[in-house]
Amino acid sequence: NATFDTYMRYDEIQAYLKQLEADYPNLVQLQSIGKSYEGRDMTVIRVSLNGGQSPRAVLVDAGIHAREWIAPATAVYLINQLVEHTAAHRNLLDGMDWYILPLVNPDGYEYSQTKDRFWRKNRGAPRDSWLAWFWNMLCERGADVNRNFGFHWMEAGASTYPCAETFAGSKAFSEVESQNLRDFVLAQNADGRFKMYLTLHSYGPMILYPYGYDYRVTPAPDTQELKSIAEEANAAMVAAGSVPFTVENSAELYPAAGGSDDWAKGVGGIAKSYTIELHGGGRNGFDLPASQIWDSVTQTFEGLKVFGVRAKSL
Ligand code: 0X9
Ligand code: ZN
Repeated sequence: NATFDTYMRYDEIQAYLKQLEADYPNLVQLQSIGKSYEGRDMTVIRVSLNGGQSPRAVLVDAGIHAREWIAPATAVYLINQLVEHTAAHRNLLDGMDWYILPLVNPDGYEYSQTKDRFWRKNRGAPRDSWLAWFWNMLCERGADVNRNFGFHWMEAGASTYPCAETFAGSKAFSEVESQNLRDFVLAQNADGRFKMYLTLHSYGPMILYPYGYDYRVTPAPDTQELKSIAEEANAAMVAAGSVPFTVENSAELYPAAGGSDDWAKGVGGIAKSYTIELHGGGRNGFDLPASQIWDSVTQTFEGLKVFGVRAKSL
């Protein structure tokens, strides 16, 4: 079962998804889009009333950054609502399929659960340079998966220093987690069926729209529409009791290239692409106390519903 009074571990999330597939075979299908470096499945759950044949689809992912635990919890709550409370949310499923990947970076997530609460990156492959021994002495392996996507890679806000929190990887798509997500989008969205991409992070609250790869990027032609959708989602979350989310261009927060959001819009063909920075809390902002999961996921869900409804008319 899904729990929202503690943060679920990778195995618990996997077990929940498998249980849903067994209990709701006509509504749910699981697909492993590949394995993480340490061999964990990256499982996408598809929620569809008609076996994935709807003219539109939305992609939601979470946990690209290991320590941002409220993000996978929010994705699991979304899954819970769409699958176990379908009748109440039929309008979200009518004519539209949902593809949800609650843990883009399962290795990092588990490492943040067991070894280092504030770990951000993935758990990378062994270093292959002749300096490997040197880097291995200095820091743990891993790259920032949200700096590794191949769109304006390494142009701003990222690092070639392997110990940096924002280490972009040795080249664009050097990391298996970003490769798997890329290949999934390219395969599934060849026909442009994916209308929206929501990537869940923490902490905000903020809703960021593309592009974020540099300062002074020419605004995307659909900037007004990107904003208006986000503002409407924000209003719904505020009405549900949330603190307001700041809606802004992601480069206004800070320019950072290689993000999955920019890639999804610029290359993946998903025009409405958002990074949602969920509620912060705890000592460090990333360690929102488990007692606050429920309020956060239920309030955020009101915003996700708005995104879903708007995606239906794109
Ligand atoms: O820095 C990031 O990757 C995101 N913030 S976080 O605190 N969750 O690490 C913001 C990403 C915004 N998108 C782009 N700059 N492309
Ligand atoms: Zn993040």
